[in-house]
Amino acid sequence: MEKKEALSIVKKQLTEHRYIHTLGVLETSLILANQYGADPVKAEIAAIFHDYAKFRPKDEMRQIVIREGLPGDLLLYSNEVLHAPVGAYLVKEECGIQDKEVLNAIYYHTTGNGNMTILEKVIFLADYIEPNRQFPGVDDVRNTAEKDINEACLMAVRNTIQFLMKQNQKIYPLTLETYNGLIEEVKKNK
Ligand code: DGI
Ligand code: FE
Ligand code: FE
Repeated sequence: MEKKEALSIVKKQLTEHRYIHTLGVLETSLILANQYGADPVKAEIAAIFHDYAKFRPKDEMRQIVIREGLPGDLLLYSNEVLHAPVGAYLVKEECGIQDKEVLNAIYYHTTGNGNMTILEKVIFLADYIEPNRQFPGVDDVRNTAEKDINEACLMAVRNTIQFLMKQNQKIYPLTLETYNGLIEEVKKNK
């Protein structure tokens, strides 16, 4: 799909603010893909569509999890974890995106997973550090992203876990697997 067409499809699904965020993820993911050797065409499509389901009604997302046999434990956590796996399903069904690597990068963009591909890391990290993001610690992650993508992803998931714990929220198991997997990878590369 052409970039222009993809952007016009996604724009209709998002608020102005979330669309600007998506443009930031697009820009950052292309820089990271180029630096760390991910496929830039796949990065572009995954970035554009990553938050496709962000504004779907919660009930619709929960129904899709049940109807399509997505992991049932998704329903036991914050509704925030739903838009990534449900988004991967919807962009396949509604937009004809078939590429499994792209769909996985969308599926795992919120939680990550224990053994991430370079494309999954690029989208996960770009979502966290794109230029419109502003929160404590983000500049440290941005600086680290220029040197070591694993270390930067580890900082991002660690911050997210700490943030969720401070808010007394549950941590989805995949988020913990991401943390554990990246700890291993960072150690191995030292
Ligand atoms: O969709 P974005 O806002 O661009 O970013 P995102 O897809 O990373 O979603 C961030 C939200 O997801 C934020 O409110 C924290 C929440 N979240 C991420 N991982 C987990 C989580 N919430 C729970 N309960 N458990 C998680 O593991
Ligand atoms: Fe998201
Ligand atoms: Fe996002």
